[in-house]
Amino acid sequence: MHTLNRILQAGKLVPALEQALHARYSVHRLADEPDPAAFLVEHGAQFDAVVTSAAIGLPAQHLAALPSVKVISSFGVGLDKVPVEEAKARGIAVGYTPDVLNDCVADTAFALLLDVARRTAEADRFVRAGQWARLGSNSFGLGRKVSGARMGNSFGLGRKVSGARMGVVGLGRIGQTIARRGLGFDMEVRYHTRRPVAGVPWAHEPSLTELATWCDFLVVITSGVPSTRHLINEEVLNALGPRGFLINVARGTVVDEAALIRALQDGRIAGAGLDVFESEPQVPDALTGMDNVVLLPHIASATHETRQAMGQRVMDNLDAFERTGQLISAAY
Ligand code: A2R
Repeated sequence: MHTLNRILQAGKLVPALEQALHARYSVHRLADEPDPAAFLVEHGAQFDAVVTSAAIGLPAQHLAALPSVKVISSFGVGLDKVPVEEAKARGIAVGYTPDVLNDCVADTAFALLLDVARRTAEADRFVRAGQWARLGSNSFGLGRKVSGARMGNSFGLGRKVSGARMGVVGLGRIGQTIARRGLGFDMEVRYHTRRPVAGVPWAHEPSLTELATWCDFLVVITSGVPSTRHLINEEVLNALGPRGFLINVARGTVVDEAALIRALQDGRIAGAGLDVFESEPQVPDALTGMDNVVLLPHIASATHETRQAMGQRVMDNLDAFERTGQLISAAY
């Protein structure tokens, strides 16, 4: 038995989780403190668990001020803001919420892919602006150059998704779910990881540049760790080429955003669908001004059903730790 007497809540949580947590445990919200660091110096020793999220994480210096913590339970699959190595060194268990969000992140990857190729958000803006009504119905779909430039007032054409080639960068839990979605669209799928994945039907491409050259859609879903920083760089974008689209549902750090903006401005790639950004929630003006990009505010897992399941896993991890000393989903 590892009774958890006092829990530190590192930041804002979804309301259902916050409610369940406070109903079950004695919880203190760090965000209510005007000076969190000073609070931890004085009171840090009373907490034996931390609940946080992938978005908020936990600064390593905060963990250092929590000498009695035995477990961290984080909401989300990304661990880039959670001090896993420091926790491991101290024998602190780290729980997170993988798997339960695979479907929704994969769905979002396809929402972005379909949107940027078929130009649905752009077409919606076109209708709302009254441009379709001003044209009359005859000219819809006529007169657009393949490059995407509008001719006259017609809305023009998109790119076909069904049967296209999809390159998946990262074939973990979510990457495999995305690759399976490709089957439903009769897509040809290949993937790039550092090590080939056993037992999957898709071809492994050891060279990321080769994968980018081959595919129409390059979908990025690696973890956001130091080794994946700027994995998608100028060379990869050039290989993707003027008919290739980039989709990023991993972390903003995985794509060299400045290189991406230059590639889009020069027409060296066809477009991009992005759920994550290097300095989110800041999105560069250069991107918001472009019609061939689709921009989402990091909502890949944000459905009622999935957020509920993620909250439940946070609670289940704490519960399992109390009863058995083990987590259902352990980060290491
Ligand atoms: O390279 P491998 O064999 O470790 O494959 C992992 C791949 N990956 C990389 N691929 C290419 N170059 C790299 N430098 C590299 N580093 C990691 O990312 C593996 O196939 C994949 C990660 O899969 P999972 O750990 O199962 O993560 P999951 O649940 O699919 O989530 C991926 C990410 C999260 O970390 C969040 O940042 C985001 O999705 O929501």
